[in-house]
Amino acid sequence: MKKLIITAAICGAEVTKEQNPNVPYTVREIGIEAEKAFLAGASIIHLHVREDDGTPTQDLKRFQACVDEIKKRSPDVIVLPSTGGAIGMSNEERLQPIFMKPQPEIVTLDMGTMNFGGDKIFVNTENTIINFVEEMNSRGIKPELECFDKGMIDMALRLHKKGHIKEPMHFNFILGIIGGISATPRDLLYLINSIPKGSTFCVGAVGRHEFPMVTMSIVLGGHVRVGLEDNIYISKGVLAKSNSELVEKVVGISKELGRDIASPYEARLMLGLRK
Ligand code: KMH
Ligand code: ZN
Repeated sequence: MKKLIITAAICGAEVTKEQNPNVPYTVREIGIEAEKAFLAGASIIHLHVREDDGTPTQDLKRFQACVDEIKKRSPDVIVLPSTGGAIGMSNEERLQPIFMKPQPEIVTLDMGTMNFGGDKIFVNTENTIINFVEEMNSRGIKPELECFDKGMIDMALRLHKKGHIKEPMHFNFILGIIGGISATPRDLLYLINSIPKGSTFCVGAVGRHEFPMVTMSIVLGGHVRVGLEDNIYISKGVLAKSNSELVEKVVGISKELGRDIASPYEARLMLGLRK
Protein backbone atom coordinates (compact mmCIF):
# COMPACT_ATOMS: atom_id res chain seq x y z
CA MET A 1 0.00 0.00 0.00
CA LYS A 2 1.20 3.55 -0.64
CA LYS A 3 2.82 5.38 2.23
CA LEU A 4 0.69 7.20 4.80
CA ILE A 5 0.55 10.99 4.82
CA ILE A 6 0.02 12.26 8.36
CA THR A 7 -1.40 15.75 8.85
CA ALA A 8 -1.06 17.33 12.28
CA ALA A 9 -3.81 19.87 13.03
CA ILE A 10 -1.79 21.47 15.80
CA CYS A 11 -3.82 24.46 16.90
CA GLY A 12 -7.33 24.89 15.54
CA ALA A 13 -9.41 27.97 16.13
CA GLU A 14 -11.79 26.81 18.81
CA VAL A 15 -9.84 24.63 21.26
CA THR A 16 -8.31 26.48 24.25
CA LYS A 17 -5.54 26.15 26.81
CA GLU A 18 -8.29 25.83 29.43
CA GLN A 19 -9.24 22.55 27.74
CA ASN A 20 -5.64 21.42 27.21
CA PRO A 21 -2.72 23.67 28.28
CA ASN A 22 -0.61 22.28 25.45
CA VAL A 23 -2.63 24.02 22.72
CA PRO A 24 -0.10 26.43 21.14
CA TYR A 25 -0.94 30.15 20.92
CA THR A 26 2.31 32.10 20.52
CA VAL A 27 4.50 32.09 17.41
CA ARG A 28 7.18 30.18 19.33
CA GLU A 29 4.71 27.64 20.73
CA ILE A 30 3.31 27.05 17.24
CA GLY A 31 6.83 26.60 15.83
CA ILE A 32 7.76 24.11 18.56
CA GLU A 33 4.53 22.09 18.23
CA ALA A 34 4.93 21.92 14.45
CA GLU A 35 8.54 20.80 14.76
CA LYS A 36 7.70 18.11 17.29
CA ALA A 37 4.83 16.84 15.13
CA PHE A 38 7.10 16.80 12.07
CA LEU A 39 9.84 14.91 13.91
CA ALA A 40 7.24 12.40 15.10
CA GLY A 41 6.14 11.69 11.50
CA ALA A 42 3.76 14.38 10.27
CA SER A 43 4.51 15.62 6.77
CA ILE A 44 1.75 18.25 6.78
CA ILE A 45 0.93 20.87 9.42
CA HIS A 46 -2.66 22.10 9.16
CA LEU A 47 -2.41 25.60 10.53
CA HIS A 48 -4.68 28.04 12.33
CA VAL A 49 -3.03 30.85 14.26
CA ARG A 50 -3.83 32.81 17.41
CA GLU A 51 -2.99 36.04 19.15
CA ASP A 52 -0.83 35.51 22.24
CA ASP A 53 -4.00 35.44 24.39
CA GLY A 54 -5.49 32.63 22.28
CA THR A 55 -7.88 34.72 20.18
CA PRO A 56 -8.12 33.11 16.73
CA THR A 57 -6.95 35.33 13.89
CA GLN A 58 -6.36 35.08 10.15
CA ASP A 59 -4.16 38.19 10.20
CA LEU A 60 -1.64 37.96 7.37
CA LYS A 61 1.31 39.17 9.45
CA ARG A 62 0.60 36.72 12.22
CA PHE A 63 0.23 33.86 9.74
CA GLN A 64 3.46 34.87 8.04
CA ALA A 65 5.30 35.02 11.39
CA CYS A 66 4.04 31.55 12.35
CA VAL A 67 4.88 29.99 8.99
CA ASP A 68 8.33 31.61 9.02
CA GLU A 69 8.93 30.15 12.49
CA ILE A 70 7.74 26.69 11.37
CA LYS A 71 9.90 26.78 8.23
CA LYS A 72 12.93 27.99 10.21
CA ARG A 73 12.66 24.91 12.42
CA SER A 74 11.37 22.40 9.83
CA PRO A 75 12.18 23.67 6.32
CA ASP A 76 10.73 20.66 4.47
CA VAL A 77 7.37 20.31 6.18
CA ILE A 78 4.24 21.16 4.18
CA VAL A 79 2.19 23.92 5.81
CA LEU A 80 -1.51 23.73 5.00
CA PRO A 81 -3.14 26.96 6.23
CA SER A 82 -6.82 27.18 7.03
CA THR A 83 -9.14 29.39 4.99
CA GLY A 84 -11.95 28.31 7.32
CA GLY A 85 -10.62 30.36 10.21
CA ALA A 86 -13.00 30.58 13.14
CA ILE A 87 -16.80 30.77 13.19
CA GLY A 88 -18.01 34.26 12.38
CA MET A 89 -14.94 35.57 10.54
CA SER A 90 -15.48 37.45 7.27
CA ASN A 91 -14.53 35.83 3.97
CA GLU A 92 -11.91 38.50 3.37
CA GLU A 93 -10.29 37.73 6.72
CA ARG A 94 -10.39 33.99 6.11
CA LEU A 95 -8.58 34.26 2.77
CA GLN A 96 -5.56 36.18 4.13
CA PRO A 97 -3.17 33.18 4.32
CA ILE A 98 -3.20 32.74 0.52
CA PHE A 99 -1.31 36.06 0.29
CA MET A 100 1.72 34.80 2.26
CA LYS A 101 5.17 34.71 0.71
CA PRO A 102 6.20 32.24 -0.45
CA GLN A 103 2.59 31.36 -1.15
CA PRO A 104 1.23 28.15 0.39
CA GLU A 105 1.27 24.97 -1.70
CA ILE A 106 -2.13 23.82 -0.42
CA VAL A 107 -4.86 25.38 1.74
CA THR A 108 -8.23 24.25 3.04
CA LEU A 109 -11.42 24.87 1.06
CA ASP A 110 -14.56 24.27 3.12
CA MET A 111 -17.27 22.73 0.95
CA GLY A 112 -20.50 23.83 2.63
CA THR A 113 -22.45 25.50 5.38
CA MET A 114 -23.16 23.55 8.55
CA ASN A 115 -24.28 23.77 12.16
CA PHE A 116 -21.27 23.70 14.47
CA GLY A 117 -22.91 23.01 17.85
CA GLY A 118 -25.02 25.33 20.01
CA ASP A 119 -25.92 28.48 18.08
CA LYS A 120 -22.83 28.33 15.87
CA ILE A 121 -23.12 28.16 12.08
CA PHE A 122 -20.08 27.76 9.82
CA VAL A 123 -21.11 29.63 6.67
CA ASN A 124 -19.78 28.65 3.23
CA THR A 125 -22.20 29.54 0.47
CA GLU A 126 -21.73 28.17 -3.05
CA ASN A 127 -20.57 31.59 -4.30
CA THR A 128 -18.08 31.87 -1.44
CA ILE A 129 -16.62 28.49 -2.31
CA ILE A 130 -16.35 29.46 -6.00
CA ASN A 131 -14.68 32.78 -5.13
CA PHE A 132 -12.23 31.08 -2.77
CA VAL A 133 -11.27 28.34 -5.22
CA GLU A 134 -10.81 30.77 -8.09
CA GLU A 135 -8.43 32.83 -5.93
CA MET A 136 -6.52 29.60 -5.25
CA ASN A 137 -6.56 28.53 -8.90
CA SER A 138 -5.21 31.85 -10.10
CA ARG A 139 -2.20 31.38 -7.81
CA GLY A 140 -1.65 27.67 -8.44
CA ILE A 141 -2.57 26.76 -4.85
CA LYS A 142 -4.15 23.31 -4.42
CA PRO A 143 -7.40 23.21 -2.39
CA GLU A 144 -7.81 20.50 0.21
CA LEU A 145 -11.56 19.87 0.03
CA GLU A 146 -12.89 19.92 3.59
CA CYS A 147 -16.01 17.76 3.81
CA PHE A 148 -17.91 17.46 7.07
CA ASP A 149 -20.87 15.74 5.43
CA LYS A 150 -21.81 13.85 2.26
CA GLY A 151 -23.53 16.85 0.63
CA MET A 152 -20.18 18.65 0.69
CA ILE A 153 -18.67 15.97 -1.55
CA ASP A 154 -21.61 16.55 -3.91
CA MET A 155 -20.79 20.27 -3.91
CA ALA A 156 -17.16 19.48 -4.77
CA LEU A 157 -18.25 17.24 -7.66
CA ARG A 158 -20.68 19.90 -8.88
CA LEU A 159 -17.96 22.59 -8.85
CA HIS A 160 -15.60 20.15 -10.55
CA LYS A 161 -18.15 19.67 -13.35
CA LYS A 162 -18.44 23.44 -13.69
CA GLY A 163 -14.66 23.68 -14.06
CA HIS A 164 -13.84 25.36 -10.76
CA ILE A 165 -12.24 22.42 -8.94
CA LYS A 166 -9.50 20.62 -10.85
CA GLU A 167 -8.42 16.97 -10.78
CA PRO A 168 -6.82 15.20 -9.05
CA MET A 169 -8.98 16.18 -6.09
CA HIS A 170 -7.79 15.78 -2.52
CA PHE A 171 -10.53 15.38 0.09
CA ASN A 172 -10.30 15.77 3.84
CA PHE A 173 -13.16 14.13 5.72
CA ILE A 174 -13.73 15.29 9.27
CA LEU A 175 -16.35 13.19 11.04
CA GLY A 176 -18.24 13.54 14.28
CA ILE A 177 -18.74 17.32 14.49
CA ILE A 178 -22.17 18.22 15.84
CA GLY A 179 -24.02 19.20 12.66
CA GLY A 180 -21.88 17.01 10.40
CA ILE A 181 -21.80 13.34 9.48
CA SER A 182 -21.41 10.86 12.32
CA ALA A 183 -18.10 9.13 12.97
CA THR A 184 -19.13 5.57 12.21
CA PRO A 185 -17.58 2.94 9.91
CA ARG A 186 -20.77 2.96 7.83
CA ASP A 187 -20.61 6.70 7.23
CA LEU A 188 -16.86 6.77 6.55
CA LEU A 189 -17.28 4.06 3.90
CA TYR A 190 -20.15 6.06 2.38
CA LEU A 191 -17.88 9.11 2.07
CA ILE A 192 -14.95 7.15 0.62
CA ASN A 193 -17.22 5.39 -1.89
CA SER A 194 -18.61 8.76 -3.04
CA ILE A 195 -15.39 10.30 -4.39
CA PRO A 196 -14.05 9.83 -7.92
CA LYS A 197 -11.32 7.29 -8.71
CA GLY A 198 -7.93 8.95 -8.80
CA SER A 199 -8.76 11.24 -5.86
CA THR A 200 -6.79 11.12 -2.64
CA PHE A 201 -8.40 11.39 0.78
CA CYS A 202 -7.49 12.09 4.37
CA VAL A 203 -9.60 11.22 7.41
CA GLY A 204 -9.92 12.92 10.79
CA ALA A 205 -12.56 12.79 13.48
CA VAL A 206 -13.29 14.64 16.69
CA GLY A 207 -12.70 13.53 20.25
CA ARG A 208 -12.81 9.81 21.01
CA HIS A 209 -13.65 9.08 17.37
CA GLU A 210 -10.24 10.21 16.14
CA PHE A 211 -8.24 7.00 16.45
CA PRO A 212 -10.96 4.53 15.31
CA MET A 213 -11.62 6.59 12.18
CA VAL A 214 -7.97 7.20 11.29
CA THR A 215 -7.25 3.50 11.78
CA MET A 216 -9.98 2.71 9.26
CA SER A 217 -8.40 5.14 6.83
CA ILE A 218 -4.99 3.50 7.24
CA VAL A 219 -6.54 0.13 6.41
CA LEU A 220 -8.55 1.51 3.48
CA GLY A 221 -5.63 3.28 1.77
CA GLY A 222 -6.46 6.83 2.82
CA HIS A 223 -4.35 9.33 4.72
CA VAL A 224 -4.90 10.67 8.22
CA ARG A 225 -5.16 13.81 10.29
CA VAL A 226 -4.67 13.96 14.05
CA GLY A 227 -4.06 16.88 16.40
CA LEU A 228 -5.32 19.05 19.20
CA GLU A 229 -7.67 20.88 16.80
CA ASP A 230 -9.76 17.71 16.69
CA ASN A 231 -8.93 15.82 19.86
CA ILE A 232 -7.23 16.83 23.10
CA TYR A 233 -6.87 13.32 24.59
CA ILE A 234 -4.21 10.67 24.02
CA SER A 235 -6.44 8.08 25.70
CA LYS A 236 -9.67 8.13 27.69
CA GLY A 237 -9.48 11.02 30.18
CA VAL A 238 -5.74 11.61 29.62
CA LEU A 239 -4.81 14.91 27.98
CA ALA A 240 -2.27 14.74 25.16
CA LYS A 241 1.04 16.29 26.23
CA SER A 242 1.67 17.54 22.71
CA ASN A 243 0.47 17.10 19.16
CA SER A 244 3.52 14.90 18.70
CA GLU A 245 2.09 12.36 21.13
CA LEU A 246 -0.98 12.01 18.89
CA VAL A 247 1.27 11.71 15.81
CA GLU A 248 3.44 9.07 17.54
CA LYS A 249 0.32 7.06 18.35
CA VAL A 250 -0.86 7.02 14.74
CA VAL A 251 2.64 6.18 13.51
CA GLY A 252 2.61 3.18 15.86
CA ILE A 253 -0.79 2.01 14.60
CA SER A 254 0.25 2.40 10.97
CA LYS A 255 3.52 0.51 11.43
CA GLU A 256 1.71 -2.29 13.27
CA LEU A 257 -0.58 -2.53 10.26
CA GLY A 258 2.37 -2.63 7.88
CA ARG A 259 2.04 0.82 6.33
CA ASP A 260 5.08 3.10 6.18
CA ILE A 261 4.98 6.83 6.77
CA ALA A 262 5.44 9.36 3.95
CA SER A 263 8.06 12.09 4.14
CA PRO A 264 7.07 15.61 3.02
CA TYR A 265 8.80 14.91 -0.31
CA GLU A 266 6.73 11.75 -0.81
CA ALA A 267 3.58 13.54 0.31
CA ARG A 268 4.21 16.27 -2.27
CA LEU A 269 4.53 13.66 -5.00
CA MET A 270 1.33 11.88 -3.94
CA LEU A 271 -0.66 15.12 -3.73
CA GLY A 272 0.81 16.66 -6.86
CA LEU A 273 2.16 19.72 -5.06
CA ARG A 274 4.83 21.86 -6.49
CA LYS A 275 7.84 22.49 -4.24
N1 KMH B 1 -12.59 26.29 12.66
C1 KMH B 1 -13.66 25.77 11.86
C2 KMH B 1 -14.85 26.68 11.94
C3 KMH B 1 -10.70 24.73 8.11
O1 KMH B 1 -9.66 24.77 8.74
O2 KMH B 1 -10.79 25.04 6.93
C4 KMH B 1 -13.28 25.61 10.44
C5 KMH B 1 -12.11 24.76 10.17
C6 KMH B 1 -11.97 24.30 8.78
O3 KMH B 1 -11.29 24.47 11.02
ZN1 ZN C 1 -8.96 23.70 10.59
